[in-house]
Amino acid sequence: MLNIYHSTGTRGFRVIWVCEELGVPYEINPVDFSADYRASPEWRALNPVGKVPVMTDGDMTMYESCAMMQYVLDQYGEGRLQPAKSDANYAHYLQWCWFAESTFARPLGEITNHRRAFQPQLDDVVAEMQGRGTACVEALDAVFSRQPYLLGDEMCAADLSMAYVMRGYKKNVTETPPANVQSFFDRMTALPSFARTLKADTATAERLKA
Ligand SMILES: N[C@@H](CCC(=O)N[C@@H](CS)C(=O)NCC(=O)O)C(=O)O
Repeated sequence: MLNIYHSTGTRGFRVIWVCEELGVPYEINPVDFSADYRASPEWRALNPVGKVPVMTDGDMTMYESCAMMQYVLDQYGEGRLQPAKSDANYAHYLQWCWFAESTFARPLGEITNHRRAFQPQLDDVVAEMQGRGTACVEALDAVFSRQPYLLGDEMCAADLSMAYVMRGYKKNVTETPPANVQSFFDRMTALPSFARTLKADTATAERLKA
């Protein structure tokens, strides 16, 4: 059984969403997101750099949310939500999976980190990161002006991952992204699997309080 160590609103969301969309069973282990807990030897034993999420599957323990997504697809996806390696779309599938985390989520994460922990006088950092996030959204808008999903007419796991990051963009930059990106976001968040993921995500914080 997959066990996802997750804190509400954080990157485990994209892993939970892939499981929900595929119908793969999983359990959530709520994680106290405080800096103190993430610095504790108990948490560092699971994630040596003190970040969230972590996932286990039997004896296997891993971190990095997009790698987790890919693991779930490869082990349990039976070919769904990703093109075959022989498919002409495969290279772009990889491109969008990586873009979602390493290019798009990165400046947004810096805004969150900056607001939480850094000096308020460094507000120009926030402005710079908002600009970087917006450049990503503009690139996405051009894609979604031509097609409904990143790879064309068929949805893949990168769409789920990107829509998760869009939530961070809307929170940290603007609630009104360009029209084609907003339509994509509306399409993705209308999925029944999104509602189930949001419910599981919200319940994670409630379980910690209980
Ligand atoms: N690339 C990593 C990033 C993990 C990450 O930055 N997680 C955030 C929560 S979404 C975190 O733990 N932040 C705490 C910090 O950086 O201090 C992944 O995708 O799992």
